[in-house]
Amino acid sequence: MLQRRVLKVVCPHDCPDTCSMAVTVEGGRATALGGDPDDAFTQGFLCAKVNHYLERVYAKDRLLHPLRRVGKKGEGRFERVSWERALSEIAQRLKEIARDHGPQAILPYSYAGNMGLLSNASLDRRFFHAIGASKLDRTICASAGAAGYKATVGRSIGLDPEQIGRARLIVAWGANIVSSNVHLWPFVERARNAGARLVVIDPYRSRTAEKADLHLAPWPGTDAALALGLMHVIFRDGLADRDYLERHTQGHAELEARAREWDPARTERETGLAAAAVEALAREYATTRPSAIRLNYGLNRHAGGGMAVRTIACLPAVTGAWRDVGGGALLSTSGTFPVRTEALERPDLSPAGTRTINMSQLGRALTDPGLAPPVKALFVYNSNPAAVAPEQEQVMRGLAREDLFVVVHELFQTDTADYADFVLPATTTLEHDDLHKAYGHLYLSWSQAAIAPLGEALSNTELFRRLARAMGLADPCLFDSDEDLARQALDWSHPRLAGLDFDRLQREGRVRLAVPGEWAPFAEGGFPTPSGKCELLAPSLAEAGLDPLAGYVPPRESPVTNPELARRYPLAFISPPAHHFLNSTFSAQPTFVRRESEPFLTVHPDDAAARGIRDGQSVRIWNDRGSFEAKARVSDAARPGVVVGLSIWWPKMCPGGRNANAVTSQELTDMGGGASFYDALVEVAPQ
Ligand SMILES: Nc1nc2c(c(=O)[nH]1)N[C@H]1C(S)=C(S)[C@@H](COP(=O)(O)OP(=O)(O)OC[C@H]3O[C@@H](n4cnc5c(=O)[nH]c(N)nc54)[C@H](O)[C@@H]3O)O[C@H]1N2
Ligand SMILES: Nc1nc2c(c(=O)[nH]1)N[C@H]1C(S)=C(S)[C@@H](COP(=O)(O)OP(=O)(O)OC[C@H]3O[C@@H](n4cnc5c(=O)[nH]c(N)nc54)[C@H](O)[C@@H]3O)O[C@H]1N2
Ligand code: SF4
Ligand SMILES: [Mo]
Repeated sequence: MLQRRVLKVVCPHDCPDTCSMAVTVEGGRATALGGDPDDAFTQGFLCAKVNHYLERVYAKDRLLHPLRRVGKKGEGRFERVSWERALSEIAQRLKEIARDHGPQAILPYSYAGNMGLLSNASLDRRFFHAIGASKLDRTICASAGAAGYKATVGRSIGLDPEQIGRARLIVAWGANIVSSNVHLWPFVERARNAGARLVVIDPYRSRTAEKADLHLAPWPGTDAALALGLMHVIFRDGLADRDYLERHTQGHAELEARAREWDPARTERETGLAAAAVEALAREYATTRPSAIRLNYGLNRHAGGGMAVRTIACLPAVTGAWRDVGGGALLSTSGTFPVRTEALERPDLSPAGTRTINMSQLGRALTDPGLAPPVKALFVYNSNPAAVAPEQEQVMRGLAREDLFVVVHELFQTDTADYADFVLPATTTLEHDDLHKAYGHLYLSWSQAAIAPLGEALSNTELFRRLARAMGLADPCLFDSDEDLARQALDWSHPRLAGLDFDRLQREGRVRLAVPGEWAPFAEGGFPTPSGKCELLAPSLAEAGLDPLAGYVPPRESPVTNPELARRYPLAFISPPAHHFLNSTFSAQPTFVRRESEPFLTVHPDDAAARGIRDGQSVRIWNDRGSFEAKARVSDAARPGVVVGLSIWWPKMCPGGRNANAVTSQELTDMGGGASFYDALVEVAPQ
């Protein structure tokens, strides 16, 4: 009989749910995997993707050995080499580049392929800081929304998602809960069984919108105008919570004056939502308690994404919704965890004056002839920029540069890996230890390796330890063990970790932060802002040259703000996550490709008719930045004027070799330097 054990491992993917998984191991092989039945948030189930995680771990096409390029760039032809050889050649090239062009010619490129605190940002950061590489501003997902929320609330702390069952009104605002935050759904259902209503605000009839009591489909990027329209009615009709405003906010008179300009008629013109619908939602929101707004990042991928989140985050202060357990707003819980980022990443190792490159402008960074020094080495891990970065033509052109040295640490042969000089094999979460916080709940977890690394795969931390050795670096902090790092990662003396130490966490696996079971974080104010109040008016923004008062920043590309562009490209294009993919992770696995069928574009029947597009026909989607192909789905799930291409497909699996990011823009958001993926006008025609 083989020895059979069940271990708890944490899902490492970029998802608010950070699930606890129960993995059965027999004879050193994982044989079954499911949601941890003992965990209050995972509730015994996993999503449609990670249910099949063992297919990923044991996939035939998993990278198991270091590879060195033999073919042309992008061709994807490699030969197997030893780790020793790979590391010494990489170290050699990095040293030569640093000698010839300065160390800032080396650029790390990573995001959240693995969210574990150690795998995501620890020894990798220390290594690149220590060699003096350019720094990377990691803006591709959440930085606009995070900045907007921070300006209003002070920190990424919001209502406790486990209490959403108490809400009597839930507004999913730019949040597709059923696809991208599925473990919140049982709490939403609990609320609805007790009589709550679910309102979804989304230009697309997402899986969540399909299940809603009310779906409002605004023009993309106009959410802050809607929020101001709601405030207009709330103030006008005497529904604001004056006591809460007086005691716990800053700038309410100024905000009220601004909201006065946003009567329902103007709000309708800007958002495309009927004035009567704005009036009705405002009254329902202000008179239902508890009321919960689940914001997610969909609405922060626009020119005004920071302000959109900022202004929406003012609403629960205007109505006093923060007073109730289960009321308020939630963007991310990540700021609730006392992580010692600086101790993990050691920014002090980086030489003063080192430049920072914005990851959302990778195409420019790789092709800009004026950049001094030019980027000569790109070291990619936890990310697949050839698929996920905006303005793909330019990104691909950059990656194809003969003089660019590219290293990719990966589990699979992605499009990015096709351009690599060296491809290095990475472990799955089953094969290494890690520490996890979450951005959609309040549990801290320790994830214990369940099986040995497959082939010659190495974890991110072990890779950077070995690379530091190969480079001849000496600082002992570059060689800290995973356990050392885990002990350094948290402020164990913080009240939210009361009673917890590393040993207890390791023993128990999963521990809820020490906050009350029935938590309403801002019931009595106490916002972690400079003033201690909810900052409807935030003087700190004025210092950064921004409007200090919550307001509205319109989309960059829309018929209203850019009519000339809209004459050539009249349709707004958004590319939100597909249900069975996670960004570009899982997008090449047969099980999920079958379920998503093929790259498609949802087009409203009116827009299809105007272009002679039939359901099922191949179409081309283009603008000045590039073009890609998809199959048309003619359906009113897309709002008129908006086309939707669920993402992120691997470019090499798309007809024509380009995905949605062929048409997205590298322009940044108003706050946080974020990517503006959903702020893009296009035209569509039959092939
Ligand atoms: N299945 C699945 N789950 C995922 C992911 C995935 O790829 N697949 N990705 C993960 C990651 S990295 C993230 S950041 C989160 C993202 O998850 P969410 O934050 O939920 O963000 P999106 O899915 O980008 O957008 C959510 C909804 O916002 C809508 N939307 C787009 N533009 C606007 C707008 O201007 N206004 C409003 N009101 N709505 C708009 C989209 O149509 C979409 O239905 O999900 C995570 N979970
Ligand atoms: N058009 C469009 N583009 C988008 C978005 C969109 O909605 N529309 N969403 C944006 C958002 S929200 C995000 S967060 C980004 C996501 O962009 P990325 O963070 O690049 O996410 P993935 O595409 O999932 O790529 C992660 C890669 O990391 C690898 N990986 C996983 N674990 C490990 C590990 O332990 N070590 C190493 N070395 N590698 C590992 C995976 O195999 C995978 O290929 O994409 C953005 N791009
Ligand atoms: S991707 Fe999200 S929902 Fe799926 S298992 Fe991982 S954490 Fe849970
Ligand atoms: Mo993301």
